[in-house]
Amino acid sequence: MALREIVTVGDDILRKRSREVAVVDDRIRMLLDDMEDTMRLDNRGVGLAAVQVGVLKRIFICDVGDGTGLHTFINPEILEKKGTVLSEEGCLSVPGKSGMVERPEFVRIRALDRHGDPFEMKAEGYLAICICHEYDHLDGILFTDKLVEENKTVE
Ligand code: GNR
Ligand code: NI
Repeated sequence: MALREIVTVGDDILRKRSREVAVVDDRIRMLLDDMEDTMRLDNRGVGLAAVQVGVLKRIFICDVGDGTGLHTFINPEILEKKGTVLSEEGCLSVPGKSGMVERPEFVRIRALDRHGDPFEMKAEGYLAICICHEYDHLDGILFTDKLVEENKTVE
């Protein structure tokens, strides 16, 4: 088990585009295990993207506590989005802030799992929100970029 340090705003790695994973090997699986430990034990988040531990790879994990457990996404593609919900978000990389963001209420996503095998899943509710929040990290986007108007002046 290993905890990794969470990168926070001010470090411009958070603004970079993460790169595709070429091969899902033991090194990637070790990174995934460290990300899970970091998310669960240290920081108690519901999701974490690799860039948040300083690794610019298109990888994220989510566990929103809905009983479906940990979901791992490598080289994810969002295939479909439906509906709109308002979501109150925070981010481990933006300590001390929260705010309302518009998200889809449903997503369909394709990715590779920790064995490098492709899968497709549908998600709604909090899991869909978390997937979109994490997916944004892969493109250097933070929830603070998307705050709905009335919250922009708060902080
Ligand atoms: O812990 C987190 N909570 C959260 C709440 C609402 C929507 C998204 C999230 S993800 C966040 C952890 C994090 O920063 N992941 O990138
Ligand atoms: Ni985040």
